[in-house]
Amino acid sequence: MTDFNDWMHAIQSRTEVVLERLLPSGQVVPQRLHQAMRYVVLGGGKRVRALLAHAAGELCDADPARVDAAAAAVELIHAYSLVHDDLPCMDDDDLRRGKPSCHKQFDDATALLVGDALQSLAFQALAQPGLLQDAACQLTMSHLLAQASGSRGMAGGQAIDLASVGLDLTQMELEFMHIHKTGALIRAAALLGAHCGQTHNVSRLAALDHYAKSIGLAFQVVDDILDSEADTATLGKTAGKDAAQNKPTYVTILGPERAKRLAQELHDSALEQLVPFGAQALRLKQLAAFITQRQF
Ligand code: GRG
Repeated sequence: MTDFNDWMHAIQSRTEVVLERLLPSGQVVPQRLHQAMRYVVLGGGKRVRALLAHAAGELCDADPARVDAAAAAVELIHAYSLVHDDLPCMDDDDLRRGKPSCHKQFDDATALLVGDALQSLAFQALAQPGLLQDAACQLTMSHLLAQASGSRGMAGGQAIDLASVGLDLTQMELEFMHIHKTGALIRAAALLGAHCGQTHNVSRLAALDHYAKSIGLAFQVVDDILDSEADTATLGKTAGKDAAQNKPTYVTILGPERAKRLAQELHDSALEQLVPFGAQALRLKQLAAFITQRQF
């Protein structure tokens, strides 16, 4: 996996550079808002969604310079969701990416505005003139990201999550929530990367989408396992929150062993989708393993 680690670090570094350039300087008015935006976006996170966008871009012969914008846009939406999720009116968490969450470091109103501004910046990045030669394809990408992050995607999943506290969900209901809350953006990351490329074959995109759906769910199952088994220092966010908040999770519904088996099954099912792609899917394959085996 050395080769994968090198690739991962290279994508993480270039994503950091792109994000750094997209974000307004902390010296620009309103300084406090810009400083808070930079505080939450830069220097943290695994950048799983950027990695997925680039891996899918490789699958479709995309120019990595174009994928950069898509990868950054998804990471900005993700960062906004974490900032809002940590607010007292939502998950109420003081720790994120190993440091005080945005509203703790700044204040609630700033955190709200940071989320709003990051969301706008994401679409600004994606809509930049000339990002793709095919303007219609570029428009499709904005549409895709808007759908994935809106009320029928991530925001909707968050609403279901908030309404589920204390309820006994079935596995199907839990899956429905996660397909929206975390899965929609993960799928969008892969599809956006692919749209930056040359090959928009419908069956290839469908297979990629299926892969991303499975890997998005695997990501969440692993997240639930880590929340119940890992410690706060390793995770960089408060461990054991789901149980403390009486939230249904894959661990509470299935138990730890069945949850681990499910993560492996989802990983295997994701890999099946990649078979027709052969060696060009190497990074997607390695990413599936990384997501399933991650320890933080
Ligand atoms: C507030 C509209 C709105 C949505 C929030 C995604 C989300 C919806 C909330 C995050 C809550 C959470 C901890 C979900 C579990 C899965 C998840 C998204 C974990 C954090 O993602 P990572 O592990 O984070 O990719 P890093 O820090 O590595 O980027």
